[in-house]
Amino acid sequence: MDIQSIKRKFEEDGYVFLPGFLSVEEIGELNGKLESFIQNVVPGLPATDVFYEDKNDLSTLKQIMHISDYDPDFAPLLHDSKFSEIAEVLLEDKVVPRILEYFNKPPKIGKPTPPHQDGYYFMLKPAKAVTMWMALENVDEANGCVRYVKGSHRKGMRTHGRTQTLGFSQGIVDFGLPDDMENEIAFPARPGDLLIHDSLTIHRADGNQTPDRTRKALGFIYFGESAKEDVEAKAAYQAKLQQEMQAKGELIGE
Ligand SMILES: O=C(O)CCC(=O)C(=O)O
Repeated sequence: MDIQSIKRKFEEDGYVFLPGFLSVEEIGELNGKLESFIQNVVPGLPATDVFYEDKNDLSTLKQIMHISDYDPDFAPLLHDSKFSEIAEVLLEDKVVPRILEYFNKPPKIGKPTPPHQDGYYFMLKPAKAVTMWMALENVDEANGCVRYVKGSHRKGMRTHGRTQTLGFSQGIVDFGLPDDMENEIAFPARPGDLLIHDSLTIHRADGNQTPDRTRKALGFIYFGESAKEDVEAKAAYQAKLQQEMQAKGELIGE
């Protein structure tokens, strides 16, 4: 797809699917680097940046935040890359690369991703940001592929409330309206396929119901340079969230 068609599709639907964005070889190399990162770097990371489905079982790793801050080897993927180039076109702005993160849903216990809009977490005015989600292995309905509500980016921000899902603390409280159900589309993906969504696009994923498959992906977040972050509101929100997590003993090492 040429860049103008990508942009048109993104604006119309609130997301765009780019199969084979990275080659099988590139994904193989990336998976190797991630494995070594998980083995060597992750054990030393702060509990606020690494989440497990079961904090007493390291094989249940589900999310790693800020990967490129901890290993400069990953920075070129997020900064000045073919990912950031597309983000600039879609946002019609220079971009601020924010986060490279890792998502997994371990077999059997990988929980659903609650329906949400990323813009609710970002707290930007205007809500000018994109998220990219790239499959690192085969992903389908059984191990919890991403699902988008087509056109939802044009219908404003929905009400979010606290969820019980570590790493996705906020979810849409009234998700499941007829408009959500009629327009939801599942996106099975192969390694190297890329999904890009607007910060107002509603999305979610089921849990991993398979007995033996993981569900690994990378997430890239870009803010438009002209969007202003509500820094105080965000700091207050994060402090509150951390307090809640500590109180519930969700953070590893406690
Ligand atoms: O990996 C998932 O299940 C969801 C990821 C997500 O919500 C996102 O990339 O914005």
